Amino acid sequence: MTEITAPKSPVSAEQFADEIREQLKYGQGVTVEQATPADVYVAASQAVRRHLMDSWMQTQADMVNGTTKAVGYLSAEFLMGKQLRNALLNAGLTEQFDTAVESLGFNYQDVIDAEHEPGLGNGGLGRLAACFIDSLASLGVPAFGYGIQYKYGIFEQAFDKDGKQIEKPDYWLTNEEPWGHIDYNRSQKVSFGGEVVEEGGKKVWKPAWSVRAVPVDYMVPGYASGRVNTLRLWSAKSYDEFDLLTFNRSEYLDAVRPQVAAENISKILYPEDSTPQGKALRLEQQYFFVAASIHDAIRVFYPGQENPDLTTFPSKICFQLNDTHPVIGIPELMRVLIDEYGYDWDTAWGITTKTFNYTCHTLLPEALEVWPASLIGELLPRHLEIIKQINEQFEAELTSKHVDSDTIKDMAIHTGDSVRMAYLATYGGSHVNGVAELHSQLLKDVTLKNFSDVYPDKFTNVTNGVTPRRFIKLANPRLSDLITEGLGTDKWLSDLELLKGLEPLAADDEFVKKFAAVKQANKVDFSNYAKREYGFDIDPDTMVNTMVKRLHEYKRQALKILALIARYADIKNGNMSADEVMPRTVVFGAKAAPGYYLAKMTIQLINNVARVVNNDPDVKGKLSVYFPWNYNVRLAQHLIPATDLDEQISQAGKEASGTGNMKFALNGALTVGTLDGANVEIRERVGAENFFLFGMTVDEVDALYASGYSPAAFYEADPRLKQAIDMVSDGTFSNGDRNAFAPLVADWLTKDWFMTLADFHAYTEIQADIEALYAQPLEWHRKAILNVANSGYFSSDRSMEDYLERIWETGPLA
Ligand code: 26W
Repeated sequence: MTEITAPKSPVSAEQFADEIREQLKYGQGVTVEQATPADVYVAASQAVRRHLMDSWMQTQADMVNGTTKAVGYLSAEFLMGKQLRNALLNAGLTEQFDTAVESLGFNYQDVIDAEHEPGLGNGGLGRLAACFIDSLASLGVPAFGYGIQYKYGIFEQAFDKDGKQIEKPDYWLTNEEPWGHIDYNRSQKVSFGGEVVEEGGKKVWKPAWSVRAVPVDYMVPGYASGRVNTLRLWSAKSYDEFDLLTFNRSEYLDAVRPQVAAENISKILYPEDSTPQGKALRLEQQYFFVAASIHDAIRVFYPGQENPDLTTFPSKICFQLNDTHPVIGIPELMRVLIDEYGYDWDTAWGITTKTFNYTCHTLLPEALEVWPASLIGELLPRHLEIIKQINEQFEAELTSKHVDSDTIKDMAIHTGDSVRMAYLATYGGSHVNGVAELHSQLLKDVTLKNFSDVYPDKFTNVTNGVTPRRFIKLANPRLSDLITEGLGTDKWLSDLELLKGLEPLAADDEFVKKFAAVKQANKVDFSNYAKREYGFDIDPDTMVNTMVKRLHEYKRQALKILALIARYADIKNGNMSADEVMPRTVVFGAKAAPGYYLAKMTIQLINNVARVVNNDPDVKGKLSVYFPWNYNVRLAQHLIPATDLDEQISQAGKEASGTGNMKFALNGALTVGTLDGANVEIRERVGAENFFLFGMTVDEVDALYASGYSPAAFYEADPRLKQAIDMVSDGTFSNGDRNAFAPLVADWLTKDWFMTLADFHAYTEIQADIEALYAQPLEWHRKAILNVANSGYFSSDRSMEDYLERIWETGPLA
């Protein structure tokens, strides 16, 4: 008898249909007959929210009245994905919804499709934040996600006729958005600019202008925890909305200028995911949401208290800094404690350092934010003073620890003309962690070595994870049912390490065949979805080989496309006989930061290779390439369950962790990858024999850098590589235009900073192993089952348990 523990609301489908009908009437003034799928989407969403409201309010009350420390997850990005299905799952209303909507005469998929995905993030960092708050709620831990309610999220990507990326604004709020509750009565005032004056021996900041931070609250329902936490996203509004006098002087634009200036702060997400642009508006955004969040936390945990005892603040809430983006929060809390509540420096510093912890998500030096001191001085003059004082205290502390002066200089938070936010976070917080074992080691050995030498106890690791609710249960219901059948319980959804119980079933051919059937059905589903949404003709009987992530040179989409061109040439030139070729469909998904020239050219190249290969009868049925535009959480949920082979081929030592790698392994795909980020831990846990490893290790990469890397030498030495690159430069993929990709080829042959050419041979070599195994479906799927069985560790619930134990020292509400 299979044990089912999934939450199930006692409400019947009929009752739920009535609630939707009532919401349509009293909430939206339409009858069922008049309603559109979008109306029903809003009504059903409101109806679900009503079922979650009691738990939401109870969780809030227990958090404030209890003694359990809460977690405040400060993040400039939350890539939440579509909400309705997730809320239905956690409210135990899925079946009732499907039946109710059908009974009202609607196709429930049309209602689901009416939701516009909230894209308030760029990629890994933003999605991780979303997985983490889902897990905190599912573990029953009191928590706030604090961020920004961008009016425009990550741009919508399209491709023009030449295969170039074009960016369109993400109008995600054009239609009624039922999940966000705008709470004007709990807004906060956030100020900027001005000067600092001495008054009565005290520093007083006299800001020049202020904006109103209005919270938009989203429910974060837990799975089977009965708890609902809050995601509080701040929206910027102007206090003096409208200057009537100016308007009456028909200077209409001037009349609304203050409003526009204020609202600009939360207008749009910066689409960079590695190289900060250092724009003033970006710093305004960061200070805006962090300052509002700190004041909000004091309001929440010290309700109605004029002079709260803030020495208890670190026992009420601890803040996690999601990369360097919220680090201005450290001088902000110091300012609030000293200037607004009159604490002395040392007391304030004690409170602040106990309150904050910092997670670093990158290894790229250029991704660590460094703000010009002049910009901070202009926008936040009091904060610059405090940062300078923190730096003086820091240098004195280092001196007292006998650190030599050069090292002290290298470790400076304030260098005179700039402020290094990663250093401020490391000194100003209690803990610093990387997001995978290799990453955390490299942070200690390289990126933050000096700090690790002086403060070794601050450094720890918490390997990333993903939520199994969205990325297995919602994305892959067939596999979920098979897992529950195989384990005899669905408890794995809140205890993912239970997947280990599938291991023996990998030896059971009947189970393996069922598993293979699930994968095949998912591939057919994706083929139909891709046809409907993109007009693609994907053959589900080929190997589906996927590479989806942001476009970045260190992730090496170039390696994939060059190997693909080499394969194309092999088939064309008959180097490979027809039966030798394992039919493969390669699917890319990737957005490039709008200003990232080489990344955008790589996208153009991939699209043109796809155009040529897919229209070449010589390779028809053997090789095809598809690049669905606008890769987002929705597309990921459709593509990951349908994938046989996942690409994690970044240069060793560059990908902090990766989380896509975890999602694919958990959905029964095999991985071809390097020893980078969390690939190392995935391979360790699923077994080296169940992972296609290739390429240089971090040490080999460092050695090659040290010995002087000449990409041209690899080009000359490897005829297949040479041919592939020559086909890119000779116009094969650009209608004969030999200059189309010249900058890309020039970079490959002269710089190739991430050693794509050096790892090409090893990467093409491993393909034979991959295809040899794929030719034995039973063995392939056996290994895929062993990947699923041994990937339970990569649940974001486990990541949260690590943070709770090692960093936050708190736990579930009683
Ligand atoms: C200021 C510009 C900027 C914006 C975002 C710089 C850096 C970022 C993020 C840190 C980039 C990011 O998303 N990093 C990814 O974080 C994931 C979650 O930890 C990791 O799995 C990925 O390896 C890492 O690239």
